[in-house]
Amino acid sequence: KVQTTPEDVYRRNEALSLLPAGQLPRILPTPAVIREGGATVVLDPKNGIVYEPVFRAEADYLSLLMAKVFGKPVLTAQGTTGKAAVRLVKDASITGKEAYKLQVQEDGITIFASTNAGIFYGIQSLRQLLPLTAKGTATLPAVQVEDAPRFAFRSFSLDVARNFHSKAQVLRMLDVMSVYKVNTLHLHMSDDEGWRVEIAGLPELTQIGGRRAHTLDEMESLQPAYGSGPDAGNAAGTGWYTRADYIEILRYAKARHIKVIPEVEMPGHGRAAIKAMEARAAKLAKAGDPNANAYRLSDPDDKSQYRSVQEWKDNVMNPALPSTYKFIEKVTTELAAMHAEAGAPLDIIHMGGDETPGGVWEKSPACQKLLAESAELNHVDDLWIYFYDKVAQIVNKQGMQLYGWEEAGMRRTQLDGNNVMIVNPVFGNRNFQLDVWNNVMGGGMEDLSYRLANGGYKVVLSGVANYYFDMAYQRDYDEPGFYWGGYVDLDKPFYFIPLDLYKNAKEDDAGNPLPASIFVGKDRLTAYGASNIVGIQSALWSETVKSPERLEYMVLPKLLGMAERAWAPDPAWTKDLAGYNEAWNKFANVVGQREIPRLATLNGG
Ligand code: TNX
Repeated sequence: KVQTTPEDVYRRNEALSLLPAGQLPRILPTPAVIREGGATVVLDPKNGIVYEPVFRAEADYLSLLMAKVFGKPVLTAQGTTGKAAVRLVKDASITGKEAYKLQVQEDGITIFASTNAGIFYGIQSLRQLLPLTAKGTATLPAVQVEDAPRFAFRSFSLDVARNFHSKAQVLRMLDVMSVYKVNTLHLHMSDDEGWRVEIAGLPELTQIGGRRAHTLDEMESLQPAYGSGPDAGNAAGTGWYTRADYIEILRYAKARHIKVIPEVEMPGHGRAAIKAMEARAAKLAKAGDPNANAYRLSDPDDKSQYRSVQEWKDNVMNPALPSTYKFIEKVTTELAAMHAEAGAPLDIIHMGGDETPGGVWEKSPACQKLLAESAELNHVDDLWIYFYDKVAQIVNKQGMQLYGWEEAGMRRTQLDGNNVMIVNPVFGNRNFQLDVWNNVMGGGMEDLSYRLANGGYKVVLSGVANYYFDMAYQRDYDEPGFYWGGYVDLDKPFYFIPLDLYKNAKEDDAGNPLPASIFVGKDRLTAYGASNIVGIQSALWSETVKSPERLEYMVLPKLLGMAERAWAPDPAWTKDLAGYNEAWNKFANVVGQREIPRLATLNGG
């Protein structure tokens, strides 16, 4: 294997050794506390599941899981006493929202929690103690588990915009996520290449925006963007979730204690929506409708010239048009309505913000007029704050927390074209949450997540170098994927050290200097900043992902490394390379020996 970065040399490729099955970690992600004494317990599914009434849904879920293992139905009964293979018990003394206790002992198997989510995670832990299939009864190790997650926010972000991914595939990913206690699905539902969810009253969004190339002319003239450009032959380029599909996804996720956060990309990466709304305006104008431009996102007279990272020149919404905000309000209202219908209230929404190119809005008459009339807005750069302030007001009014990419909390300065943090109490006071992706090693931004957290933003650690699953596994021409943020194999999400990157900034415990390129960031995390770091997110961007097989190849098993880091307690090995190697060896073994076989058989549940 080829070493890829200095960090690789430091961390990886200590020889792995095969562990005997009995030495594998029992539960993944690693629980906060697990005790075992070597005894075993026999589980007889004939004894059924006994549950307290509030845990009925979880009992049914467990019954289905056990039926798959034992090949026959497993009965459930309400109650607290009597014979049982597994008991689900309410325990108000367990206070964490996702916390649970699992006892596997001589007199029975019991899961205790005060919440449904806690019971659900106890079930997932129990599942890992069971064999994949068993005849008659199963023998489990006797264990005492007391568990709760390290981070409340454990997320997988899936780009269904660049290439569409079907509802069935999303449901399958929700099943995988639930095994590893990943509790958030961030759906990147719109981008330059596509708009992927039906919005009542704006049919053009899907009928025009949900197709890869929005017109035939465009197909011929547009530049492909890193493999994601117009491609008439690629079926994945066209597709969207109907209202009913989206509601079904939400319900399926809710049953698995997973929150779905929709993302509406703006103001950049907005081409599909912009083109759809231009087509709507043209159609309505032709029919003489005086409100033809009601939802328009672009200024028809804008002569600004720019190129986005992916080479688009017309993909940024205009912040000076009232119709832009009408569009945002309409879309968020319709999304909220679908969430309400699914019983999964929309209390946080992702409103994009990444990669808006320099040069935008400069020659838009609408923007120039706004700047001329406003006392506070002096420069086109100020429109960024103006825009996100209005977006915040729209979503906050609907009871939603605002969430975005890191750039949403920063702005491009006219001086040097760099992004600087907006120290703006307007956003901070509203609990603005940001995905911080820029930890590309050696780029000088490694401390960005800390700076933003210290500055009052809620921060989700989403570093490219560790958590972008569209990065190829290895430097090898046969490996698919990008590599602009390095190579992301299973070890990268595993060895990321949240909240600790700068603790040992100069040398390791043996006094060996660490490669300087890792530590070019300057700012350390304050205690206040640490309290603002809510969790970890992994992301699969889908420019290069055109099939379900490719999707699963890129995500699995990397997702397990992310789940481990987001749920497991702060690992002791962060100061000790030998400890790290042992932990990594165990992790690689359990993934390879037990979890990959599970994933291969996982099907509907
Ligand atoms: C960057 S980092 C993007 C996406 C691309 C991805 C490809 C960020 C928020 N945006 O638009 O799909 O790189 O790796």
